[in-house]
Amino acid sequence: MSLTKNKAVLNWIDEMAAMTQPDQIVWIDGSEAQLDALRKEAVATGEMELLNQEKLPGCYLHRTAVNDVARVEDRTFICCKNKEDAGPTNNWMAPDEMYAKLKGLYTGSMKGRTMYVIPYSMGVVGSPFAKYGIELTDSIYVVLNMNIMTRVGQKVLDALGDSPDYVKGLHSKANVDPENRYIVHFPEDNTIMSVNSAYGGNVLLGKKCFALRIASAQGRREGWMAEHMLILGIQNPQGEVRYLAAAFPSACGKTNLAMLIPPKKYLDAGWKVWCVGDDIAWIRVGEDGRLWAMNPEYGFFGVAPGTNEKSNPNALASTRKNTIFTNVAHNLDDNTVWWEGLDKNPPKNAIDWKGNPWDGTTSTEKGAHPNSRFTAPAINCPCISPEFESPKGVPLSAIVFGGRRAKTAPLVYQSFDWDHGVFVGSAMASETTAAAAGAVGVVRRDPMAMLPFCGYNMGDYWQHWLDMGKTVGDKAPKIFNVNWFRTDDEGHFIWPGFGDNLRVLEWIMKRCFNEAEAEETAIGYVPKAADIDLDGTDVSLDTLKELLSVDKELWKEDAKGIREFYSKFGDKLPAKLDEELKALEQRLG
Ligand code: GTP
Ligand code: SPV
Ligand code: MN
Repeated sequence: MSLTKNKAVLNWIDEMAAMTQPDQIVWIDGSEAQLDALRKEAVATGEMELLNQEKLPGCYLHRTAVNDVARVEDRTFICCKNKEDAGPTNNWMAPDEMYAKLKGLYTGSMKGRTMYVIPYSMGVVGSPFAKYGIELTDSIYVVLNMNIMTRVGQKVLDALGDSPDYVKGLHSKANVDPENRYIVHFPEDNTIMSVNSAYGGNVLLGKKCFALRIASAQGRREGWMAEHMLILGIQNPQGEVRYLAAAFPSACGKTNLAMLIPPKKYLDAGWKVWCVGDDIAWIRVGEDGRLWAMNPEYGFFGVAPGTNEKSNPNALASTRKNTIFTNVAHNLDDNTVWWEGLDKNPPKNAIDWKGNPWDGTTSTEKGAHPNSRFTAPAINCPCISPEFESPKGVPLSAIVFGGRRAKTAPLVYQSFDWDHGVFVGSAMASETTAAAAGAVGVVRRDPMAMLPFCGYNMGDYWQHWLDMGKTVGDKAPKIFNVNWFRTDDEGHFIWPGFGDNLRVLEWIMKRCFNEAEAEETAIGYVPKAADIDLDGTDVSLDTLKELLSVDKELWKEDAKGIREFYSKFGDKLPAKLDEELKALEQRLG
C-alpha cells in the first residue's frame, strides 16, 4: 500500500516498477516492526548474519561480492546536457543515451524480487535546510543501511506533501556484474541511477550520490555548498565551543578527527571535542552572515581497519550496538567481528571477508577488506555534539583541507586569505586509498577532497567557492591545510596523529581568534615551533621543525603539477586561481 498521494512520486514509481518488474512493492514506513521483520528475513536468506547479541546487541555482518567492495570512479557518471558542464574530472554521457543504456540494464532486473520504496531525509525532517529523496532498491541490506545513515519513513513523505521537489534514486543490484556496473547522476533531473553494485557509496544513494554529487549542483544553483567534510566542535577549558569543518579525501582521517579524544594533558585541563559529522557538510550563509555547517546524515559509514580502543575509542564504542558490519572478518569462536588493527589477537577460527575459512594466526591474507566498513547510528557516538540535531548546524571558525602526503605538505599551514585558501584547496593532492577501486598509494590531485564527488565542472565549483567567500566577506572562516601523514626515510609516519592532532587544532583555533602567532612562508603561515604543545608526546622540537618545514624545491615541483592540472580546465579556470598560482611561483622564486 502506498504511503503518499503525491502524484509525482507515484507516477515515477509506476514507471520504474514497469521497467524493473518486481514481484511486489513494499513501502518503508520507518517502523521498528517493519525493520525488524526485514532484519529477520535478511538473516533467513543469509544476506546478513546475526552477531553475538550479548556482546554486540542489534549488530549484523554482511559480505558483498568480492568484485564489489569499493566505489567505482571509472563507472561513475555525471550526465548533463552539455559535456562541458560535467567538466574534465567527471565521466560524461549525454542524458538520452545514458537513460537508454540503463533501461536495457534495468529491464526486468527486479523480477522475482521485492522493490522497497525508501523515503528519506538528508537533514532534520521538516527543517528548511532538509532535502528529501526516495530510493527504490531491491536490496534489504540497502534498506537497513539507509535506515541508519538517513532519517527514513512516513514522516518524510508527510513533510514532502505533494511537492515534486525530491531526489529520485533507483538502485538495482541486478546481477552485481562489474562489467555493467553504473553509478549515474542526472543533476538537471535530480535523478540518480545505480545498477549492478551492492556496496556502500555505490548504493546508499543518500550519501555520495545525493548529499555530494546532486547536492553540490543544487548548492551552486541555490547559493550554498555541499562538501566532503567532517564537522567538529572544540570545547576549550573556558567552556567555549568553536567549530571547524575539514575536507580530507576518502580514508584520510575524517572519522578519526571528528571523534578525537584529547591527549591526557588536554583532558585534564578540560578540553573536549564534539562530533557533528564525519563525512559530509552542507554549508550555508546564516542570518548572522557567517558560514554555518550541518551534517545531513544520521549515521557513520566508517572505515573499520585501524579502528581500535587507542586510535578511535569513540568510533569503536559507536559500533557496539545496532551496527551493520560489511566485509570484516567473522570470529566464529564468539560470533563477533575482527579487522586488521582492532587488536593484536586475530581470531584463529574465523571467516575472512571473502567468505573463506581464515586462521588469523597463520594466514598472510587479510581477514577484513582494507575498505571494510561499519554502519553505526550517530547517536551511539559518546561525543556526538548536542548540536547534531540542530537543523541549521553550527557556525564555522575554520575550514581545514588535508591529505596523505609523504613529503611536501607541512603538518599545518594557514592560507593568506579566503581566495588563497580556495587555491590551497583546489591544489590538494593525496595518495589514493582502498575506498575506491584501483591502485592504492598513488598521489593525485583531489581538490577539496571532492574529485570523485563534484556534480558539475570543477572549474565552476572553484568559482562558486570564490563567490561564497565574497558573500561572507570578513566573516569568512579562516582556511588551513594539514598533513598527518609525512613519513621519514623508512616510510614511518613522523607525526603521532589521532588524539595528538588536537595540538594542531588548538593552534588553528587560536589563529582564528587572534590568539597565536605565525611565521610567513612562501606557501602560507606556519606555526612557530614553540606554539605547538608537544608536552606528553615523543616528538622532539627538531622533529616538529622538520614537520613544519617548507622545502622550496619540492614546492616548485608541486607548482608545476598544479599548473598541469589547471591546464585541463581551459577557460573554466577562475582567473583568480591562475593569479594565486603565479603568486606562489613568484614567492618560490
Ligand atoms: P571516508 O569514510 O572514506 O571518507 O574516510 P575518512 O576520511 O573518514 O577516514 P578515516 O578517519 O576512517 O581514516 C582512514 C584511515 O586513516 C584509517 O586506517 C585510520 O587509522 C587512518 N588515520 C586516521 N587518522 C590518522 C592520523 O592522524 N594519523 C595516521 N597515521 N593515520 C590516521
Ligand atoms: C568515501 O569513500 O569517501 C566514503 C565511503 O565515505 S563511501 O560511502 O563508499 O563513499
Ligand atoms: Mn567519505
